Amino acid sequence: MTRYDVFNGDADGLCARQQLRLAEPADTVLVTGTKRDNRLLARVPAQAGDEIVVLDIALPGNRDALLALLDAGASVRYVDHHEPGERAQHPKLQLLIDTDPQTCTSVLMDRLLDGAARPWAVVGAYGDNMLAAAERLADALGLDPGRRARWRELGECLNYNAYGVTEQDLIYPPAQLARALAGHADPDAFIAAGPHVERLSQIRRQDLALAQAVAPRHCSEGARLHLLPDADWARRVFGSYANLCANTEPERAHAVLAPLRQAPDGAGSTPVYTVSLRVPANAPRTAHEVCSAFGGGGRARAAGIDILHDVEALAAALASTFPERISSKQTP
Ligand SMILES: [Mn+2]
Repeated sequence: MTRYDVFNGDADGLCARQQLRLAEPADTVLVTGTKRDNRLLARVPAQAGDEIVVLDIALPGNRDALLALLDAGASVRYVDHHEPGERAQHPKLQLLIDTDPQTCTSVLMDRLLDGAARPWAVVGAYGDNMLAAAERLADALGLDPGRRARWRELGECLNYNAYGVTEQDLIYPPAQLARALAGHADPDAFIAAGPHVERLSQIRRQDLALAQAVAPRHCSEGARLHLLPDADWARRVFGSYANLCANTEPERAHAVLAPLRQAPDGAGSTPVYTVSLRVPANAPRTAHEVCSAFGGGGRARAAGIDILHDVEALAAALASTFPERISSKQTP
């Protein structure tokens, strides 16, 4: 019998898995990847009698693979907080999905385990930007401000590690981080053991500084396009940098572009880009609408395009959609 732990490689997935394996130690095969790499169940070669835990990956892209594994005779525990669409049902499936916007998989795991490894629920919630939930659990542990700040930084660093277009862009393969975390009940002990957190923190700061040094292109008074160079750091930072731009200049739309890695034999071929877009409150079109025209999508203020071929077409769309700055004072 083989056990598989299948989890998102971000802070929430790592910390949910960490809690589970502190409470229920087991020798498991790890199946994980970048934050955006969500179709993980298709990679699990499970057979009858195998046990699979699935954490923090959305059900819709995994439903077919899940049903195939269940039909093959594997049993599955599935814990997640993303919109599931139609829920799956099977005698060998235990499904806990809670889409409450104030929760994340690490918080759900804390609930399932009755707080058995709560420090890592705090780290996971901070890393998933669930600040209210993180503070509530930190209150329950009576954490002092210094520890809260340290664990928040830890969560943000674990989360940053999962950002990248492919696993080659990442600082650590998430499975390697999961193995480094193993056995550490106390997040401070993991930080002290080094070198992971210090390195992640340093590279995260360095990536942002590199992005800030790139001069933006002025598409119009209301829109900036930040074309990052072809580098691993650019593919890690483009989403975080888009958030930073939106916070610094909320009256403008910001598109941050990172070139996708070229195939080894792709020398001389035209570069393609991945895009993260942020738009002001009260914008005439949502970020989702702008990205949809290029095959992408997302939410009202924040959206993305996985593969962009035509930079000039995006620049033109930004210029015509956001000719002027939009005062954030109109926001209630
Ligand atoms: Mn999550």
